[in-house]
Amino acid sequence: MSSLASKDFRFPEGFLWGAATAAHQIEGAPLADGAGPSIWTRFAHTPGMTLNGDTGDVACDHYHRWKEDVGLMRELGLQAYRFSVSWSRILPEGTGRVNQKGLDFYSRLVDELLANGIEPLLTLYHWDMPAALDDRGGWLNRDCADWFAEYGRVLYRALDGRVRKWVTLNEPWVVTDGGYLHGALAPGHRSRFEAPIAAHNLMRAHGAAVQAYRAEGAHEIGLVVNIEPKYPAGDSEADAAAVRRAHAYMNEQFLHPALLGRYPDELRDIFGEAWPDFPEADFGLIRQPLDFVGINYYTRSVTGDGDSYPQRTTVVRQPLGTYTETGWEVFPQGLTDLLLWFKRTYGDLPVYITENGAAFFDPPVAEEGRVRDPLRIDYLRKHLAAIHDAIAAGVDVRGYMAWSLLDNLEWSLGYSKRFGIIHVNYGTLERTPKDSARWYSGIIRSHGRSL
Ligand code: LGS
Repeated sequence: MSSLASKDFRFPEGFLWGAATAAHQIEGAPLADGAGPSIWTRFAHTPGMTLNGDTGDVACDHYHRWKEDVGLMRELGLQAYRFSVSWSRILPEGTGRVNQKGLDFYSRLVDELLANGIEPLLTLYHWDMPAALDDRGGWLNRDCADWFAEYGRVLYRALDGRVRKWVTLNEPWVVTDGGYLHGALAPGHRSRFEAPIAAHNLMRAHGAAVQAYRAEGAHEIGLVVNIEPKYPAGDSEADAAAVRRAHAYMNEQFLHPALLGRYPDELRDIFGEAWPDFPEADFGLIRQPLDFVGINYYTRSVTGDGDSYPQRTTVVRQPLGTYTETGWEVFPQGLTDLLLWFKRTYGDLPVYITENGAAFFDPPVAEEGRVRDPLRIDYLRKHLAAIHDAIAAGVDVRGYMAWSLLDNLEWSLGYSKRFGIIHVNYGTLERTPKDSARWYSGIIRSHGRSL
């Protein structure tokens, strides 16, 4: 049972309240000031790859409106802001030459955040690899670990004095499943053979970037994964086996090597002949001590026999369930369950919820400047209560970042899905805080007591 009825919410002292975005989804001006193209700029400009041909050429124009956006964060009372850096703004060719103007953009943003009392949480990689590196094989090239560590080093040296929380990768599962297995995301490959190689190299890159951080940085670094707890559709042994496969593929494929130094056994069966024998020495690189893990949570899936992971996944629709506009079931209890599973499996590592939120068809901005989005408020509220339950059960959750600060470009789904607590008019680029933003602001002010 959710503890919403108990009405006595106490979040730990220092629990950090914030919101999150990612470079490609909000910045626009992808080639400004000497930046190189990323795989997402290239992918979105390839006909047929995104809904309505939507690109990130303008997005929320945050590249020019960053100051206004930090002002909005301050008005809402956000204590933290999670954003990502676009690698090809910093290193237009992916390695080698540093583009000072790209670095300056993020340096100014960080200064502005700090001047407004907002803690930056910087993600190095939120899916926009420099196109020049994809031309060299992207995540399939083992050299990517060196490329990524080099990129990390440039940022650590420039910003570690001011940025205290770093993230290597955002959701490596989505990068490989969407980018290399199913092809719905950049770089758009469809190969059962490539997916595990890309996944493994992403983790080697993660390890190399953490190693580089230990040499250069003085604060905290972690990894962000998406976790989707799996529940069986029925009580057959076959359903239970399907759940184990799904869970190993989606939830353990990255955390196991990062934290335990091995892959879950199921992966070999799942990938069959496509599963390579990885050099044992790689696991020494991949398994680096982390300061925290970031977890992105949106939904669960109910799954059963008939699944043939990773190619096909069965998600059984719940007749009494509530669904968001992206078709994902609203299931707050899943967040409590996964946090308890995380602690049981990986121990007492600090956790941040680095993304959580929902897309709904919001009504247009009303005359008095309001956007009424009660469903989003309900979603956020129930998930915060679910986090509170996990904290009460002993999980060390240190903060919460709502996805997202702004309505933005939802990758291949273009601008069709609005996740923001702030509405963006894509014609005028005007920002309007939705009711959920005002509500969240109150929650922050009461440190969660008013939940
Ligand atoms: O905008 C992305 C959000 C939206 O929903 C963000 O860039 C990503 O980091 C993250 O993947 N995001 C996201 N994920 C939800 C995935 C749920 C998939 C459920 C599929 C069930 C059928």
